[in-house]
Amino acid sequence: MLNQIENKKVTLGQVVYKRDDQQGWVLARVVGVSENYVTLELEDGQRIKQKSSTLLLRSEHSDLINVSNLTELTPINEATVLECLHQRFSYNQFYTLAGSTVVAINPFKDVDELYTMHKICKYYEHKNKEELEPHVYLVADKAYSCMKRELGCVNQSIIVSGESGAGKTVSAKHLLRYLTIVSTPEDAIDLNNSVPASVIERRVLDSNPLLEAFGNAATPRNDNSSRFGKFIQLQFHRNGNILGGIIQTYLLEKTRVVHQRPGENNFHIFYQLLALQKEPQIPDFLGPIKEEIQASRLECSLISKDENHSLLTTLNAMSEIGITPASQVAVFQTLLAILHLTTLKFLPQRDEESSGYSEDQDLSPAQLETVRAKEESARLLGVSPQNLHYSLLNRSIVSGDDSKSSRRSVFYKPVMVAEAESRRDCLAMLLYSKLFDWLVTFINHQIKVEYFDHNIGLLDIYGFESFEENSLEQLCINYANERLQQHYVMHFLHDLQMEYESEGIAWKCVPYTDNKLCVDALDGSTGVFGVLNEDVYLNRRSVDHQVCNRIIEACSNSQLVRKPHFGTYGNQFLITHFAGDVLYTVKDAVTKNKDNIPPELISLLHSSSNSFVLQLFSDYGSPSLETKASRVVKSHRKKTVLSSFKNSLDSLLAILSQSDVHYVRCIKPNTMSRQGEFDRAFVLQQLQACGTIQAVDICRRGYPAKMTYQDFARRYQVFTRMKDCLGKLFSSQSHSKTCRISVDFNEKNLSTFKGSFFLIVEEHLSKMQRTCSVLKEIENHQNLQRLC
Ligand code: AD9
Ligand code: MG
Repeated sequence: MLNQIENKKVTLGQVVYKRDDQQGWVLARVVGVSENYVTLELEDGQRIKQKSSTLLLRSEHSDLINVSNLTELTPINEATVLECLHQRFSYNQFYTLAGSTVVAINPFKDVDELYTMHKICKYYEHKNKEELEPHVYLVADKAYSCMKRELGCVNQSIIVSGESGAGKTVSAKHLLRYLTIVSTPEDAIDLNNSVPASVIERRVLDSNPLLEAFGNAATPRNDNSSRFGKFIQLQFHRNGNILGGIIQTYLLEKTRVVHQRPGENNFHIFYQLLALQKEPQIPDFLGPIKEEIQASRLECSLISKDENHSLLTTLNAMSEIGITPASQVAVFQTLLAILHLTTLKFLPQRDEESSGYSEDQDLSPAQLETVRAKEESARLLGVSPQNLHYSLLNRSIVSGDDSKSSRRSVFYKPVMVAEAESRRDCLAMLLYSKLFDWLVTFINHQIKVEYFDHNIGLLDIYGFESFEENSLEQLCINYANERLQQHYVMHFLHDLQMEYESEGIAWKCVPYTDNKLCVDALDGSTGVFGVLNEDVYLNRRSVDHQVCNRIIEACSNSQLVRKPHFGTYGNQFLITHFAGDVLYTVKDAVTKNKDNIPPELISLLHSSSNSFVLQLFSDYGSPSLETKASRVVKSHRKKTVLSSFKNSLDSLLAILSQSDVHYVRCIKPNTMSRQGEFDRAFVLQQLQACGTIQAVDICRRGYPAKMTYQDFARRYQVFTRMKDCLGKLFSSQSHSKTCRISVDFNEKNLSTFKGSFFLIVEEHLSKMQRTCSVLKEIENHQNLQRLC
């Protein structure tokens, strides 16, 4: 633990921090010191004995509200960081810097005054950004100015992280708005106009509500929870003007279309679709859809907290981004068809002889109970009702060797209720995920450009989740968060310290928690993914408790994956993630991981007379050839959901590691999403999990600047001629960061000149918002002089 107190340092009467389950850390007065223990008096007068090593020093600052960068804290430890964030939160200071990272605490209330055009201009135009209050705009501004400076790695990325409901999506929206506004080609920013100036800026911003309508849903943790990961790369000309953008999405949680846990919702767009029938302000071309919904007597019960969840915003964004009226109608028709599909019900076939149900109903073929919904969905999808009926209730079996024999025969076998239901769900999920893909492709088509110089990537993924029941979806979401945390640990906590060491800088390593073990236990070849994938590859008939046992066995070397102590039904396993323990169930995990699409369903959709539906499935081969469709599906079989997801994250991390990365750490102040409430223990848990305190310590003790000799000399040689003035400047500086650097230089017996030189450089670097690590090379004065 950082800043543990040594026994000899504790003095009578001293006020220190003591760990507390409810409050994180609380203040206590030392009233007794013995060889092994100190006696503490708590606020309520209670006296307790504690080892001094469990205590932390309190902050030396009398006024923590004004500590806008946690690196300014003395000392830096869990308690002082927590106290500082708490005090600032109480005074509506929701942003605080942690070195160069912005810690953003979710206010859970409207703070529109923080995001006005005037604020954007202020952050953009202000010469010395260090004088400004911390804000997400600072991160955006830094990324933008780093990109514009043609030094080193010019592509930039901003990773917005935090658990579900912490405020990632809202922060990402503010970052996006800032970046698009300041980079719009028009020279002047119109302060009195909140409507974006250029078409491209409007389109990029409109992609947000559109993707949220289709990809977000209410969960117990967040009413507007992202159910997909999003990485938008804004494309820029070298002069800094925005040219376009490209969006990459990650694993949409499509199971939500057919199944929502108690207290959860379907995707917002379905509620918006239903709200269409009551909304008076919709465009004329959507009139027929409105009538269609009213006439269709849909039998689904979608109850939303906010029925009209920004329907008009979605419609406006659709038009703004260029989706034609005909396509908008087609989109809503497809959504309506999906809703009808989800209402289809099946029963076991009646036994004809006894005119009752068969004795063993589980073995009876299924029959469809809801004829009207079938006909409605078939009509909307442009397929024949008979064909839809047959495809849902029959499975094809191909005899003969698919690859060698030209005389293959295809038989159809009636399926039972469970399989009919899973075929229905599969069709609904397939249609929805294809619709989502279509939307992303369309948006990209409208916003991306072929030629650009640099980009800034903005990553907003689903946050860490732990529900009562967690399945493959949570496994993927939490795995993505583990990978990002690993990136942070490697990039920020590990590499930086290694770099100091390799450059021979005297550096006392800051210990940190590495989550590599958890990542390996998840995606290693013998880890959780390995077991779940193996069942798919071997086409095993999976029995839940056996799969569970295999997972626990495979990860027996890792303490992080294990059998839970209680409440287990033999199909659950527990993983200790960096952000907490999560109990997973393997129920349906293999089926979900397989994501098998029956070829009959593809053939069905290929037979559609609806050009929009055909367009959605155009990448599934020729419409009429069933054999081709089934072949394509088969070739997809070896790719499991987990393996594809891992691959897509690998590519994402490769992009991130080739760019300068900036971080926004979002913190949820309480579990109930209440404004004004700061749950100290809950906040502390998030700070501990993501390594914020260690990062602050490294930033404080580390070197803030790094450049090559050549770049340094090129940029700063002018100062070498000002040699005489520098000494004076050096002695008059009191800024803590520069002071620390100069102390470092003095310690190494460097001349005043060099210290001052550094100081000016440092000042300049910070003006240019260059986050950096080491300026070790400057220590070699001779080398520098040679270059200058
Ligand atoms: V999830 O991982 O997608 O489930 P996020 O994205 O971290 O989650 P989100 O940005 O959606 O959370 O924020 C949750 C809610 O907090 C929002 O709907 C707002 O009501 C609230 N919020 C978040 N940030 C702000 C803010 N800067 N100002 C005001 C905010 N409210
Ligand atoms: Mg989100």
